[in-house]
Amino acid sequence: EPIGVFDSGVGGLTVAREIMRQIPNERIVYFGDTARVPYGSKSKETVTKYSRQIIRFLQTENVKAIVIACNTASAFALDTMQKEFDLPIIGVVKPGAKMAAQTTKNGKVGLIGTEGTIRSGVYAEFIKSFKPDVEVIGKACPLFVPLVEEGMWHDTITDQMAQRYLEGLKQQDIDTLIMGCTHYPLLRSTIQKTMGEHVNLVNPAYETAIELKNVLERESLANICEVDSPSSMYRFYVSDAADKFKAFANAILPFDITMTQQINIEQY
Ligand code: DGN
Repeated sequence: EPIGVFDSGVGGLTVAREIMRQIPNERIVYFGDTARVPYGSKSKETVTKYSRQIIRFLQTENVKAIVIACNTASAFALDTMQKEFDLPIIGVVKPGAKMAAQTTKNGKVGLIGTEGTIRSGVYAEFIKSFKPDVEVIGKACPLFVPLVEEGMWHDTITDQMAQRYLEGLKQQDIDTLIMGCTHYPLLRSTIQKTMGEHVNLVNPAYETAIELKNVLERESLANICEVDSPSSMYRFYVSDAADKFKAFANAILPFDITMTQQINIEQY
C-alpha cells in the first residue's frame, strides 16, 4: 500500500523527494491541489476543509499513511485530521520544530513561512514543547512562493527579496532558521548567503521523511517490496491543469513524470 502525500500544489514535491530519497521502497500517491493554491493566505477553516477532502480522496487510493506536506495545512489542520481519521497522519511542522529545538544553542530560532503558518503560532508551540525557553521570531515571506514557481531560484530579484524579508531576522541574533514553507528549500543557498554561514538552516521536509520512516517501522507498516521504476512507484494527481505541475516536478525530481491525473476534489 502507498503513502499519501499532499500539498496545496507543487511545493510538497520537495517533501515527496525526500521520502523518495530516504525510503525508496515505499510507493507514493501525491496530490497537488493546483486548483485551490495558495493555502498560505487562507483561513484555518478553509484549509481544514480542503485537507479533509484530500484525505478522503487519498483513502480511495488505499493509502496506509498520510503526509501533510504543506506547512500551512500542517499548522492549521493536522490536529483535527488526526482526530477524524483512523490512520497515521504526519505533518511537516512537528519534525521541523523538533530539529530546531535540538539545533539552537542560544535559544533564538527564526521561522519563515506563509502568513498562515506564521499566524498559527504552531511552530512556536511545538518548539516550546521540546525546549520551553526558546524564543521564536517569525517572518512571513509570501513572495518567495511565486519566485520559486517561476524558477527564479538563483536570481538578483530573489536575492533582493531575501535581503528585504530577512533583514529583521538578521538583527535578532538567531542561530537557527526554519525554512517553514515547502518552497523554501529550493532557495537554500540564497537564504544561507543572506543570513550568513553561522545560522543553521532547518529543512522540515528532510526531518519529516525521517519521522515517516520511524512511524512506518513502529506501526509495522514499512514496505518490504523491491524498488521498481518511478512510473510504477509514484502516482500524481492534481485538481487543475497539469502542465505547470509537470514542468515543476520534472525540474526538481530525478525522473520525468509521464502522467498526471486531474480529479474533481470538491466531490470528496
Ligand atoms: N505549500 C505551502 C506551505 O508549505 O505553506 C506554500 C504554498 C502556498 O500554499 N502558499
